Amino acid sequence: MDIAVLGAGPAGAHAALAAANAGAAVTLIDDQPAPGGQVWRAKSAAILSAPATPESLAGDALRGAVAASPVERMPSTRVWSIERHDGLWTLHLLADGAVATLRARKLILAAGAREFVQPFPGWTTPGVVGLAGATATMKRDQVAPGRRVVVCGTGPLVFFVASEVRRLGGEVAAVVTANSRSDWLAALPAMARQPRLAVRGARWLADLALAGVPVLWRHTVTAATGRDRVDGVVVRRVDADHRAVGTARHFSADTCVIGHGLLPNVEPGRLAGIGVQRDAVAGSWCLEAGADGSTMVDGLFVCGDGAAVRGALAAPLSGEIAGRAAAAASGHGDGPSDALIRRHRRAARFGAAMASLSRPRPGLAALATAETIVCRCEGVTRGAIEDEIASGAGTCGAVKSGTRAGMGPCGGRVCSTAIMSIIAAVRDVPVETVRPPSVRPPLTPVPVSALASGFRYEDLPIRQPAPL
Ligand SMILES: Cc1cc2nc3c(=O)[nH]c(=O)nc-3n(C[C@H](O)[C@@H](O)[C@H](O)COP(=O)(O)OP(=O)(O)OC[C@H]3O[C@@H](n4cnc5c(N)ncnc54)[C@H](O)[C@@H]3O)c2cc1C
Repeated sequence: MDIAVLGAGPAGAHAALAAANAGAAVTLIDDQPAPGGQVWRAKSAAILSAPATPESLAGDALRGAVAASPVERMPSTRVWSIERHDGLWTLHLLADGAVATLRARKLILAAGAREFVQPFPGWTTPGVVGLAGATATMKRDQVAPGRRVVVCGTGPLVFFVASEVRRLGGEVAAVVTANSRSDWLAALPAMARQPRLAVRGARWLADLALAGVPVLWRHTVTAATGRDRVDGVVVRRVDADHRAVGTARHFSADTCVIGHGLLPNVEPGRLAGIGVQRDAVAGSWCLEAGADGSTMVDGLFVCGDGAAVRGALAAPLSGEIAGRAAAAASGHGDGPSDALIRRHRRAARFGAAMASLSRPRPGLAALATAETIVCRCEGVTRGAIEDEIASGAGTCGAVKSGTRAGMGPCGGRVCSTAIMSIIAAVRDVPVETVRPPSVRPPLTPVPVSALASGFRYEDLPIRQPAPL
């Protein structure tokens, strides 16, 4: 195998296609059943007749191209560890409840992004749904996340989700965004260079205005109310740092869809040996990589939102660049052209403008009170984390050892950004000086039964007892 690609979203699938077109033997691995990733997620088989959307059409085209290519596909397969031995990458895989390995000379990582939800009072109540997560269920199942929904967050996704909730028959009680109108004005030059996307965004806003949906600029949801199920949300005005400052307003709703930006899935890259650096635009940690996706680690390439969040327009181009570069490093083709790299740069400028709208600002962290659960796997509150920091813990690792925050099945992927901001707040240091937690395999939980599947008790080397 010349090249293995982790992730079949727009970036990984285009990387695989570009490398295969250059003549390399490529395997494309993804934990979802079909290529498309987050943005071009395939509809579930039960609703294939549902009306097409720009995302579903783009996804269908991508899935068709992959199916018609010589790329070997490993769908519904999760990569849980990565090692390098004797110049070959070994990927540890989990599929159908069994583990397996795959070896390749080059590896392209296109693991995409996950969303960040800042913990706030009531955020673990059923009925609170991630903003990006809501797009996933709406695309796959064509079902609105609730009947009466408050949509809260930053960046363009908040308007897309509100408009989709309405399209699927839900009522939007309010759109609440911490961005101000002037944040959006600052993004106008980048948007003017992508008129098709700008027009789409304007349509979402027009749809909400025509339906009389209140849009609260520079506001955030500060609490979800309800005991066993969300029955409403509390909304307050925020300052330029996104710290809640205004008086509380209550909206009744059965669902609160909320998100505070995207974080690159840097863990596979870190496990493979790539360093991280601060992405000042998106306010997150990203992977260190060159313009062609090459990294400091020989034979390892990265692309798409998993390297740095630059959005769905840039992801396919970033993938094509990394695919061509990896193929050229394997002796196939000439690598990415300067024109392709320039096209990607233009698309990434738009993505950067959108990512910057969603950058978590320092005041956001204050939404969690001492009683708010921060690590939901282990039920650890902000107060417990603050006590641990006050008694000397200055890193995510030390907080984890003392409180178990980040030790649950999510491996800290959900809570580590909030924990880093609590460390920064308690120690009064900039959040960018607090490093993310170290990464160890498994990247995602692996059932012991899968690890032991090839194990036979008869093979245990048990010595015969000595004759008495
Ligand atoms: C939940 C969610 C919803 C989003 N919805 C939108 C949207 O509606 N519109 C928009 O413009 N942007 C959306 N985005 C942003 C999105 O990330 C796009 O910018 C785009 O999908 C990025 O493409 P990508 O190929 O880099 O990553 P992705 O599309 O995220 O693809 C990465 C792929 O890698 C797979 N993967 C990751 N880790 C592993 C592993 N260990 N083993 C196997 N497979 C793995 C994932 O399942 C996924 O299929 C969303 C992001 C998220 C997190």
